[in-house]
Amino acid sequence: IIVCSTTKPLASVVDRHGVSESGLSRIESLSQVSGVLGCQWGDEGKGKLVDILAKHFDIVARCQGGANAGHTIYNSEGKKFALHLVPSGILNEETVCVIGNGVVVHLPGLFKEIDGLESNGVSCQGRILVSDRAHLLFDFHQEIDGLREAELAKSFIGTTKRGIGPCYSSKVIRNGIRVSDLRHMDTFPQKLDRLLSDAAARFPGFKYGPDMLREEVERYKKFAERLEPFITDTVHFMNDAISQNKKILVEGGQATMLDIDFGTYPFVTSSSPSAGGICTGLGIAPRVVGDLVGVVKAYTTRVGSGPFPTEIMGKGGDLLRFAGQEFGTTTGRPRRCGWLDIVALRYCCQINGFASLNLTKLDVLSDLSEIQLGVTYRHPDGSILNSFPSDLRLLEQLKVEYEVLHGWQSDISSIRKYSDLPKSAREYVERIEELVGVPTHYIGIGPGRDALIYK
Ligand code: 2SA
Ligand code: GDP
Ligand code: MG
Repeated sequence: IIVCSTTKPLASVVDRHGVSESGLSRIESLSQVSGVLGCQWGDEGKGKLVDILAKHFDIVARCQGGANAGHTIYNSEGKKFALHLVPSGILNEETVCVIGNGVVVHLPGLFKEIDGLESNGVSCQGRILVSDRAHLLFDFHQEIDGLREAELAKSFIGTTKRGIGPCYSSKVIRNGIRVSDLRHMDTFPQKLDRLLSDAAARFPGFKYGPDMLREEVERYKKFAERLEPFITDTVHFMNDAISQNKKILVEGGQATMLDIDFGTYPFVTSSSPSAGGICTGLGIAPRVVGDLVGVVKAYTTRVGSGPFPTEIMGKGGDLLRFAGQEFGTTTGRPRRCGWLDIVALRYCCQINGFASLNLTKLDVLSDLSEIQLGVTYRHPDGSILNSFPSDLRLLEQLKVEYEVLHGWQSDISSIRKYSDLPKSAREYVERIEELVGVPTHYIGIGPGRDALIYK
């Protein structure tokens, strides 16, 4: 219930999601093509912001990744949805959802997700467009993902085993199969045979024979029929929408620190979850891309292996994990937890040029008497590193220096006005802004749609 002391009719003061007038003006000032991108190692809460913003955009588009993404959102009745391939705009019935050319699409997973949404009353008919240029991710890509991880033994990446790396490998090595190939079932078996034979030649553990090909072709004939109404030349669609002044929101999966180029390689995903991925993954020009909102958790989490300079080992990490319910949306894996890393965040802001930040899960820190901010990386030789290093060995050896701030030790989850936050909470937010030089326009204080403070 929102109580307001104004003579204006309620409907003009708060919208259906409980967004205040100041919130609405923040949202409405976002540019025609805007984006929501992760600033850390994923799971910052991008899905929640996209769901809230979607009501004010005509189109929500995914440009990279696949069903490795896990975006948890709650509708206005508090019903929970976990989305993987379907963009987080789907709960807003007027939004068209685009799965762009840069996404890798596992059709059985996509149909399962659509069926789940439909059975929960979310209509997907005519609202999901799948790029004809997107690459198909097959079950065998998932199998190979597992085999690859097993081969790596102790140096495994900790992938989601959703077949992402193998599918992008097929794409880059140029024997991938695209959505548009489903329209040519005469040549499809030959293409699939080549793909499966390559996999069998490379992985002795992968068993492939004529029965498998026959069964897979039959399955894909049915999928092709079901997918036909969704298949769209999304490059044309997006550019047409731009010329008609439609508002477009791009939803990033994963995050910059998992970017194939900018992340902690090789402990990264196989796509470009940072700003550049928007143009390559949707076929829109850089000059039309406007405001990007960086989503950053008030602390840091990471799933899978790889460097994590501000990680809190042991009990402290466990406390954050349970307070923040930090378990993978796709795999249920426990997430590693640590303090907010300002050096990594500054690097991420540099790469993406964010207009603003959404600081999420501030409520999770509410019980702490002290909160630490990782502000400096010190080289083993004593010098200060002035940028985020590419060298994994150095990332493991460097020492992080922290600033210690006071906690607020009170429940902030029902606060809706920035000025009502405890002084120490505001000091935390403002110190982050000062250190990274980007304003925080949105602050998450709970998982629900209404649990957002507009600053
Ligand atoms: P992959 O599967 O090849 O993309 O894995 C490579 C690395 O990328 C990380 N990655 C993720 N990290 C956090 N969240 C992700 N999505 C799910 C979620 C994860 C889950 O929302 O919770 O359920 O476990 C995601 N997707 C990829 C991955 O951990 C590897 O480090
Ligand atoms: P995404 O991959 O970036 O969309 O994030 P996930 O959905 O994987 O993980 C974020 C989790 O935090 C989800 O369970 C959200 O419901 C939850 N969440 C998002 N914002 C907040 C917040 O401000 N406070 C709390 N307590 N939970 C949040
Ligand atoms: Mg996630």
